[in-house]
Amino acid sequence: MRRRVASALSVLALGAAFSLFSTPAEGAAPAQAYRVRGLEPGQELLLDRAGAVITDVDEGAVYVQARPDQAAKLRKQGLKVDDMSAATLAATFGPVDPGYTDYSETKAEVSRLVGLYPTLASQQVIGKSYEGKDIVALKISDNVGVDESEPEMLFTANQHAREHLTVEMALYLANMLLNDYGSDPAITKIVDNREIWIVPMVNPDGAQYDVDSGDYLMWRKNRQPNSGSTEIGTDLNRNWGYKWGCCAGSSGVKSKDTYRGSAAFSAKETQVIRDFVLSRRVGGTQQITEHLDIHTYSQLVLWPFGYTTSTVVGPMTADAYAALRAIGTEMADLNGYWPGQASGLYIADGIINDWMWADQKIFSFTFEMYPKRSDLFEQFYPPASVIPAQTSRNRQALIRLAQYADCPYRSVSKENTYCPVADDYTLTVPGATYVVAQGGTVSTTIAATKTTGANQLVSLTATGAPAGMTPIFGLGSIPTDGSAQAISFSTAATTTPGEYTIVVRGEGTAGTVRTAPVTVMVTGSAACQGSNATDVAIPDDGTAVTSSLTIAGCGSLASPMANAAARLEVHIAHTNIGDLQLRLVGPGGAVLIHDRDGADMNNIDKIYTLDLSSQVADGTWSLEATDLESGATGKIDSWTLTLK
Ligand code: 0X9
Ligand code: CA
Ligand code: CA
Ligand code: ZN
Repeated sequence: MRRRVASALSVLALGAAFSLFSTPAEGAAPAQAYRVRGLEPGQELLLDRAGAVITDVDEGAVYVQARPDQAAKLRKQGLKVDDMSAATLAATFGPVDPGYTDYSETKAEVSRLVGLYPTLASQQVIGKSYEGKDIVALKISDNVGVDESEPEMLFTANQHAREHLTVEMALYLANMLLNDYGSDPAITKIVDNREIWIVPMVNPDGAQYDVDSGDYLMWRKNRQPNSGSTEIGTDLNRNWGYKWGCCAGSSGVKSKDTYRGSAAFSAKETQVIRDFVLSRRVGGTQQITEHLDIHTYSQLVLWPFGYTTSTVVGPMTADAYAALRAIGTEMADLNGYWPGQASGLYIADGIINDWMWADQKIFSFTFEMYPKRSDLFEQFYPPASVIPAQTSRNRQALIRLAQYADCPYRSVSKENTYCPVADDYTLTVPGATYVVAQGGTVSTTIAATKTTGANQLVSLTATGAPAGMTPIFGLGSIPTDGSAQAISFSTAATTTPGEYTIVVRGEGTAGTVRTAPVTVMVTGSAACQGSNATDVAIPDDGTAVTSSLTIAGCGSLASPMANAAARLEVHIAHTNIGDLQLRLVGPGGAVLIHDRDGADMNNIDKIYTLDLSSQVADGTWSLEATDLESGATGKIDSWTLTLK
């Protein structure tokens, strides 16, 4: 129950925002916001008795509304109570950092790029904000003046006013595509074969309002008045028209930061983006295949749905979900964020990703950028000095996303089903897990089978094999006649044991590229592997707990180990992995595995590839878990360590 309070309210810093500016109950004596720290589990009663009203729980702190005399009472009881009144905070957040790009500078930057690269970039005002500011879309493609038949992508940033770093992300993307065109082959290919739309500032009224006074105001919503109320603004990311207001994932109260608006698409800005997206249909076919909505903060990659924790439901098919998860996870591997379905964080309804998929079948993601955790006053307002590192870290993830835009289903090897071409074939390996001992070879067959058009000769390559494993094709090129051809995987004695997905890629003489995944399990010496499946409870806000195993007789490995690549499979059940730190402690020292990643999400089921070059193999190995904040518990379920 306690956890439910935390999970319902401690939503990123959105949670903190509730506490900072929520209004005291009608008729109450002047109450204001305080942050309370040092509460032991169960001590919430103290708050109750003092008459303080909890508005949020976040990062081990509880946020309350209380009168100054009530706050004094709490201080007497030994709690740390900080004044969080709007006046105090205005002084703390501000002044506005001039290193960020504001509304007029954003327009200037877009114009500069269009002026510099007239054949690659164009801009259009796709609509006006409530206050009449321009909502600008930058288009980037070769032959930019022509609407070519190329897969289109949409990037949106700054739905939430105070998330200024997202504008920098959008402008980084634009600069990356334009500045590196012609010199970086991956970028050149993307610009030549995609039409990319970037809307760097979806909510210019809110963004400008947040900085206008010279001090940051922690503003989230747009600036559209609400009838019958003095409270301003709608949360644009609760105003989209799929499952709008369905599921307690938004507020009907106009003063709230997650106010969903009077109706779906009641906000001017969501209408503008919606109408732009609808305008990208040609002959009934939506041209935009992928969309990324950029937010701060928590360092996450999220995919639909946000309104429900169900995965495959309504218009979401199993294949589409698998592709969203595959692409999202690949991006997270590249940028170091944590991947997950949006609702894993908390339920939110009326979000942009849900509409994009449900209404337009656009593969839609959210990035939550830096910082990972709320360092309270830095949460939305880190210094501009972080911009270069925190935008460029997404370079490879953005490139990967763009590479999938012609057929997102390629991420799960389903191109032939969903993206058939005139000359097409399937590439198949009999589905199974192929088991091979280290140093051995395992064989199977591969077949290319024409499904339509011309016969082709298909040349084969493979990716995803671990060090020491070599895929061997009986024939370098195979015909599309369906005949079974030999394929084998030879491993070295040093290949790290584990289960690998090797993707075999075929390129036909007509240019058709198709892939087939092969699961290969490499087994090693039992002496170099250990498992522990005994549950170990992880206490809330407590000390480190460990689960141990012993490796013995794994060769006489002096430090450094002969082969440093180890595989660590971890299964942890936990209600808030953003509270957790995990270390692998070996005979030669400790390695940090998980450092409060994943915000408010649940559970870790992950395979880590570790460099253990400073380690020795034989001895006791422990997985050490520490829950660093109050409000969440769990257990080490099982883990397996494989060396060599
Ligand atoms: O709440 C939001 O709109 C996003 N987070 S933020 O802190 N930037 O406001 C997250 C939206 C993702 N969807 C769900 N969590 N369901
Ligand atoms: Ca083009
Ligand atoms: Ca087009
Ligand atoms: Zn946001």
